[in-house]
Amino acid sequence: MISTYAGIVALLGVFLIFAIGFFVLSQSSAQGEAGKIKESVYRIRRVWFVFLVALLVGILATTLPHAPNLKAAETHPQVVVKVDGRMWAWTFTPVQGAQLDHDGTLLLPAGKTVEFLVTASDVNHGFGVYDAAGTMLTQVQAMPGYVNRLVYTFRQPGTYTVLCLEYCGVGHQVMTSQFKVI
Ligand SMILES: [Cu+2]
Repeated sequence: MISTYAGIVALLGVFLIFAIGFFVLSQSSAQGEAGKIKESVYRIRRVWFVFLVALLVGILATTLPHAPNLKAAETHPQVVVKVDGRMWAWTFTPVQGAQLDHDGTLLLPAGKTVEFLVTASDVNHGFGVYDAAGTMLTQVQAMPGYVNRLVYTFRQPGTYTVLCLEYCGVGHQVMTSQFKVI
């Protein structure tokens, strides 16, 4: 009887060892599969990374030279006007190529490159220029102690409106002005 039991236990033991061996083998081959998948995913990720970096560099190289501020820096203006914002009005002082008419309205020539030298005397304001249809054409911040250059060429003669674009106190909404392009 004992030898029969020993035989059964031995058989079970051998079976168990085979079963464990088979299990370990199948697990390790599954891990190998996962490793291969992981590797291919990493490869795709690397390719995408290189592609996206190249795309980003390409887009920056193409669009940066057209950035308005960089273009303004290399523009030689034909007309220069100082702009001062204070609560709650705009003051224009022609420096070159512009003039004030008899009632003090700023007159700018059409088709010439105008440079506004924009600053503020009290708090921050926003210098926004609109055409007769109410479309914003260009804008820059007016800051105390700092002069912002804003370069724009007005093609169409007409009356243009300046609105303050930054809340600057109780009179903010009446801080408007107009100039003419002739
Ligand atoms: Cu303002």
